[in-house]
Amino acid sequence: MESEQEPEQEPKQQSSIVVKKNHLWIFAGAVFMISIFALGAYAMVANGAANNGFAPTANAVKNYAPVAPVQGGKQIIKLTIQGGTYYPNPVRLKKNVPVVLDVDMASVRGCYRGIQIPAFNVKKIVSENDNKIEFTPDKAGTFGFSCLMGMGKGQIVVEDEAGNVPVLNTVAQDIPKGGSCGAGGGGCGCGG
Ligand SMILES: [Cu+2]
Repeated sequence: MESEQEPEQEPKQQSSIVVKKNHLWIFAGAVFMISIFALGAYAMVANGAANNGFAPTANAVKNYAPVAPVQGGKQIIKLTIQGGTYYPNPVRLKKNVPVVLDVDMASVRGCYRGIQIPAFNVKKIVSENDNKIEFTPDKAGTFGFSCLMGMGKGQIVVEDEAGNVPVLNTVAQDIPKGGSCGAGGGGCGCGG
């Protein structure tokens, strides 16, 4: 019995080395896949946080959001992107005062330049030559907006003449479900 088993050990050791090499590749592949998955999950969580993490109340908005400076009767907002979210977040506005979103071409890139604000019928792709979006917020409340794919997101809080902000919780339905921008799992990085 012993003499029969001895010769079998050599090939077994060799094959175990081969298996170890294969394990390395499987391990590397697994690490790669897990990293991709983690990145995708992080992007989704970060996006969700940007959308839902801040539920504005009148007081929170007063303490938190910067007031839009008014120049020539218009509220001027320098709109940038920070961490995949339009900023300031929220954009704080006064009802019935015309708004100019002065989109920062340095930080707002790629598909982020296509901006839709459904609550105020705004849909525009800004460019170096035309980086301003003008509208008048004719109703008070909290409103979501996004890039045209619905990935890069922001919030607008409009306070009424008395300085109150009815929290209408319209953010979720204002923003269309993510399209091609989210399909790759990389968020809104396209062209950025
Ligand atoms: Cu996008």
